[in-house]
Amino acid sequence: MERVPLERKVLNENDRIAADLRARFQEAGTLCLNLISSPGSGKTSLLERTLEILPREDRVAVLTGDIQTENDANRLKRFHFPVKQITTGGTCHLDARMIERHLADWNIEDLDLLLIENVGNLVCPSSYDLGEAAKVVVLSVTEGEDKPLKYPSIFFKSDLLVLSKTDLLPYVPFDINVAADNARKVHPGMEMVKVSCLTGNGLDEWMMWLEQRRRAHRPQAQETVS
Ligand SMILES: Nc1nc2c(ncn2[C@@H]2O[C@H](COP(=O)(O)OP(=O)(O)OP(=O)(O)O)[C@@H](O)[C@H]2O)c(=O)[nH]1
Ligand SMILES: [Mg+2]
Repeated sequence: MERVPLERKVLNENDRIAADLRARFQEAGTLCLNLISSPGSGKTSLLERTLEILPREDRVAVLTGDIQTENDANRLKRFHFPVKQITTGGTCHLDARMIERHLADWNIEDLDLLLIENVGNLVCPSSYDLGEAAKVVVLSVTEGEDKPLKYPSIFFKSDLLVLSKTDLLPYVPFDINVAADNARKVHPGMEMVKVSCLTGNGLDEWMMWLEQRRRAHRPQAQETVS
């Protein structure tokens, strides 16, 4: 019997929905970012600071995932941008179907930026494409410099590493240069910003990265490039 090699990846259901979402985001000019970290690394805090800085008239929305509780959505709603909680009821990651369902009564054309906070977990979310333009991984200085080596997938797949809680550096044995080297071993050339949501240090760099991505994603910018 002749064997036919299958070289193309057969898309699973999640990949199919994610591809559809990505096409919709692309057409609408919506930049979608997927924020991933261990529980408690500071994803919601970073989003709180971000929403606080962004002009009220910006067309921004947030989907925030957790296994239980509406706590994160409640923290983020006070900035007057549209926010929805996705409660997974036990699942340790968001998937594309959850994003599609929670976007159903939002008009994507009305959004320039969609920020997704994934469930706190450094492993499972890395395997689920949500249709995002980029993943952003957050690593706090209390977690250990070796995490990029131990959990390489998410550091490899993320465009940006946010090293968070830098105000705690004087109190913990965490060498930020070693952490950065480890991240670059897994993902050469990886972009990084160092932030403290407590003091505000480094938030300007994060906002600059965000602005650059938003600018590059605008339909006009894409036309100029092509
Ligand atoms: N010292 C310090 N604490 C921070 C900073 N950012 C966040 N925290 C604290 O860290 C804890 C967790 O922060 P969250 O923003 O809830 O973290 P998270 O990643 O959203 O957590 P999950 O959604 O549960 O995964 C809170 O007590 C924050 O106040 C920071 O820059 N410095
Ligand atoms: Mg959170």
